[in-house]
Amino acid sequence: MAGALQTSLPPPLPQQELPIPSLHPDSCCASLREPFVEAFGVQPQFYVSAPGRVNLIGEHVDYSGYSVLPCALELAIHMAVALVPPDPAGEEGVLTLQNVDRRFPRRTLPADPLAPVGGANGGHDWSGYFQCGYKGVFDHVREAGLLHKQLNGRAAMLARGTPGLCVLVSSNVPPAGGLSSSSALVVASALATARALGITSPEAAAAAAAAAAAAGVAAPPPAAAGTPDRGAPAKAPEEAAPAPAVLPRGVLAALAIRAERYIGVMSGGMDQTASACSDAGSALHVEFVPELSVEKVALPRGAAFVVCNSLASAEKAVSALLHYNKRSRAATQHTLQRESAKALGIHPLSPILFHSLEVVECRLAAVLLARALGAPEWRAVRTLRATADLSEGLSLEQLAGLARAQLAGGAYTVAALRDALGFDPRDLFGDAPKAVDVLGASDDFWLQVCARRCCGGGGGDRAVHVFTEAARVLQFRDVCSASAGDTNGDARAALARLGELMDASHASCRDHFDCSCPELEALVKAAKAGGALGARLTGAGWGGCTVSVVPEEGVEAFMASVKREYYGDRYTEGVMFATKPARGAAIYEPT
Ligand code: NG1
Ligand code: MG
Repeated sequence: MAGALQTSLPPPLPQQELPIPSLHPDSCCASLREPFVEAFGVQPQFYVSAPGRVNLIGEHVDYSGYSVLPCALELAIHMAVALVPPDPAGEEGVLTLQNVDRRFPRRTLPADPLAPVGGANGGHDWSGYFQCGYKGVFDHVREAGLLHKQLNGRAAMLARGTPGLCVLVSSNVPPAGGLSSSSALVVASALATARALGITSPEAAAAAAAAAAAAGVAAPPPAAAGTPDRGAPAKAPEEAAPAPAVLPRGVLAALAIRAERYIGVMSGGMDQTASACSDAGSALHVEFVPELSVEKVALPRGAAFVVCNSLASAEKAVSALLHYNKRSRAATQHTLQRESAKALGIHPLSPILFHSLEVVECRLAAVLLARALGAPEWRAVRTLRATADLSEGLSLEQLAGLARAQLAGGAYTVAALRDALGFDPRDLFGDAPKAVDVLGASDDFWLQVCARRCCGGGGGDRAVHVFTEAARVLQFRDVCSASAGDTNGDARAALARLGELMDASHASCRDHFDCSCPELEALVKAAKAGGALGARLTGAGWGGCTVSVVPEEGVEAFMASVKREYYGDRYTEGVMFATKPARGAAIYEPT
């Protein structure tokens, strides 16, 4: 893969194009038209949608370089968008964001790709996620070397951002439910920004070319945006309009993965890829190494996947609070977190502080393990996957054994880490300055994190989880492939096997990764009692949702039982639903 993309973005997926734009009259998008006119006094010019996801298996392994198996939900973020023409007085454009859900207040931001995310709010606002997608597209345009000509002469936009945008957002993905509302918002805003810049889907470009041909105008073939390996596009005739730039959906996923990191979370890539690249009817096996790639996975006949919300918030900022508060040593630990945060001058509930811990722990485990393997390149390792690659063919099972043997010793302090590594552990986080700030600036903070979970025992546990979970993902995929075309009886055996793998995944998340919570435990128990063949937490954990595999014919009885056993009076519409794999992000052009 050549070009500027290589160093900065995972390479685009071959053949992954945006779905055909079409506006279904009953779709949620169409229902945004009237409220949009009410909010902004103009008609929306286009719509985008991006789904949430449920992860079937493969938790907390994506940022270690291992594959995952999510599927897109029918629940999605929808946006209606209009471009506001540049102000004749030459004023800067603004992004006016309104959310149908009034818990998220209207925001006005500069239409400037260089504006910091979250502005004065430091990113802790829903509009920060919109900004991520917005900035991500400009990063991509710059790095992919897109020609102004390909962007229909919108050179000014490239220099100064888009003109103003009015955006109305609606979502039926529950926020903080572990179903990836945040990544869906980033993917949707990236798609909206791309469309506003004139970057279009391959199908829309083809339709425009066909229309131009019918009208007797020579139209050039579309130029792929960010797919330099596809060969140079045919030279357009001089008199023809510039070729529209198209955005393959693998590129959309890749740019959204990186863009969400503007929030300060060292995010993996599962959520954005599921939202951007899914096809209706199939789950998705997503690999990150050697490059981002996806493979459709047909689920066995008769399988239903039921999502249940534990009603405990999984918001990253709040999750750690739950996480700590529900444990006996919680109070002290949380006070320490708070003190450390204060000392560092950051908000004590900063998502940076919490979500990054797991990433940091896995990275430390990776380096210490690579060192234990005696690999000469151990210092350069950043992920457990990279450690595995240095291990000369150890199986995932053997790697888990190695982690148990090598990393289960006593706790490491920062000083002990420095001794073990021979350098400052902060040097391992040069690509994540926020993690360095947060995790490296205080010895106390570092100590208490490590003493509790990291490196000593905890580090081993993290690595054991990652290696065993990576193996479970591959087994899950293989069971699904082997079950294609199965008769009902055989498919039932496949479902039972998927259930076992999901149960084992949950146990490992709880016991090794420490990312369950009492609500999730109670819900998993209720799910199993209600007839689930397997049930597990889904998403980051510490609250949010579970996913259960249930035979189709048992769904009704399952739901009735979980309603009784877990929810009782707290049951409301939408807290539990059976889901079918849905399509990924799309642009909708009004007709
Ligand atoms: P949530 O917090 O459920 O959106 C996070 C990460 C995923 C993955 C899971 C755990 C982001 C945006 N998402 O998901 O990439 O690591 O935790 O499997 O960081
Ligand atoms: Mg999220």
